[in-house]
Amino acid sequence: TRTPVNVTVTGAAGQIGYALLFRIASGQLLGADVPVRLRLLEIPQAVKAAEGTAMELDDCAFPLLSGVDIFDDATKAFEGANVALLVGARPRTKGMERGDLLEANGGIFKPQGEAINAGAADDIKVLVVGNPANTNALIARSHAPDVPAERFTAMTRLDHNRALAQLARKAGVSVADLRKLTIWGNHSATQYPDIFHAEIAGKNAAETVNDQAWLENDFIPTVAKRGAAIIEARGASSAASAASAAIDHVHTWVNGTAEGDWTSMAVVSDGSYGVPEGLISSFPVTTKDGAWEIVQGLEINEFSRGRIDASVAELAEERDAVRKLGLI
Ligand code: NAX
Repeated sequence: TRTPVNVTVTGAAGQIGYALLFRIASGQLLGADVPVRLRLLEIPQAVKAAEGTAMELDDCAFPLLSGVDIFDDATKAFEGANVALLVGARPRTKGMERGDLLEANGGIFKPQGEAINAGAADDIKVLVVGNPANTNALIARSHAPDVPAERFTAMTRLDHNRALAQLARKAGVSVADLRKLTIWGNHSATQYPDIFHAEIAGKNAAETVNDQAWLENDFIPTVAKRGAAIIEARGASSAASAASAAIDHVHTWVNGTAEGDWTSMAVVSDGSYGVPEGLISSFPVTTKDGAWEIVQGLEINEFSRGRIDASVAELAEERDAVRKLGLI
């Protein structure tokens, strides 16, 4: 039998955690033949709730789940971690300035980066979900100097999936007919969902749709503001869809993208497409054998250039702000 893969999940007692853990334990994160051991990290006040979730995990009798351990100490939670899903974060509350938000999250992601550096397994893969996800990933990464930078990623797969759904609806096709869609930049309202390289049943998506007004006034804002629309409708932020995207992100990273397709991941920039080196920005990426690569050589038209630059400028501002706060 295979040795279980250690999966550390932070914010395990939160709403995304609740939608995520059962899917991990059922084999959907890594594959139906891969046993997993869950290591849950919570703040002390939420440990009891995490214990309740662990009881329910027991009660599912998942054949692939070899155990659940609960911690309120990051150093212990990341010990031996092969995969780390950093979901727990400090949300923005009323009256909070952006600097306060970044500082509060620095207080979470700095020690978690240090703990990953100290004790995670050599093959550690990190996905940051907690917002501001790109910059939280940057903070964690900069406190894990011994871990290769490419192991720290942030989630834009939910934006990617939202864009697929909107495009499929517009074109009257199934999402299964779509390929090569890209989310560029920051996981924020400035993100840019790009259909100029996307394909609908093998044909260029932008040409097939041929509706610039829809693109600018409907598609892009709908995707970018979808989180707010969900809150408005549900009275709570996206949880099951966010968990599903986290599953997709790691599954694709580990198991590879399909031939002739790519996905969107926020990864450390090597300077591709004019994104300053070191920023954690969303790109079109392919994955193979557990490693990602930024898709090269795409022609970026003027419209896309402006949108990408605006989102990347926001990422650079966030980086400068956390640098000023001494968090990186
Ligand atoms: P919840 O508030 O339901 O849960 C967060 C959990 O994190 C809580 O149980 C809390 O106790 C825990 N936590 C806080 N600090 C912690 C720490 N230092 N160590 C371990 N656990 C800690 O939020 P939820 O709805 O689950 O969302 C979690 C995060 O995902 C938020 O930051 C949210 O903004 C972000 N999202 C990111 C998305 C993305 O696409 N990247 C989309 C969905 C979501 O909005």
